[in-house]
Amino acid sequence: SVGVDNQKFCLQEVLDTFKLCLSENKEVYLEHYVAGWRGLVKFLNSLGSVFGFISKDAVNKIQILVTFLNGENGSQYVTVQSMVKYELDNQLVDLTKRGSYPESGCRTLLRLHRALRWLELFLERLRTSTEDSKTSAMCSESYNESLAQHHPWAIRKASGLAFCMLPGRPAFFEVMNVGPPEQVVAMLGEALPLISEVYQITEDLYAQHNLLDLP
Ligand code: 1PX
Repeated sequence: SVGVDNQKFCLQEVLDTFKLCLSENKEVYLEHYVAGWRGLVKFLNSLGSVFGFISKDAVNKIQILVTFLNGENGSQYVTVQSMVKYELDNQLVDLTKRGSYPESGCRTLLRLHRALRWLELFLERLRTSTEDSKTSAMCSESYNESLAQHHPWAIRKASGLAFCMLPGRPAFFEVMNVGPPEQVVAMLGEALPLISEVYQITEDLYAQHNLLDLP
């Protein structure tokens, strides 16, 4: 059968799903947010098994959110805004220390949200990189400026080792399957403002409700 899974991976399609994330009144649809992450994980898996520990954690978090979306209160999880309101109104979030709700939608999404900041920084570096730029350096710089601040030493160490296994820029662009480098740069230039907007809206929402440090 000819399903989407049989088609060659194309990063453009993945980044396009982030376009679908924003509703008219600038709410973030959880379904598309999660779909965007699914696509990114697929891309990560195609880079090799050394990234398995990273994609495993991402898949786990995606699955937690999908379970809420498909659960009996799924209608409360349509947007990130409605999720936050629902979980806070019903005291379904551990706010200061891990307790009865270690896997709330709010804390789970926060982990992906922080990773989205990494993605934003990394894609911006890729976009402005030159032929001899090192993907591993761009990746670890982006990581150190974002996610690393939330990770313990062992995870930072393991991540650093994994980054060293990233293919060089030409091979990396090849796997993205977007076309020649100029086209990759153009595609990133279009995708980045959307990713930034989704990030910023979520960041403001979480800041407003004091949720940026959820355990
Ligand atoms: C063109 C570029 C596309 C690249 C796509 C790559 C997609 C990467 C997906 C990464 C998702 C990572 C989610 C991590 C969430 C997290 O921070 N989890 C930690 C905290 O969770 P907890 O439940 O314990 O509070 C958790 O401890 C993490 C464990 C695994 C290590 C995470 C390392 C993240 C590195 C992100 C950079 C990915 C490098 C990809 C290279 C292209």
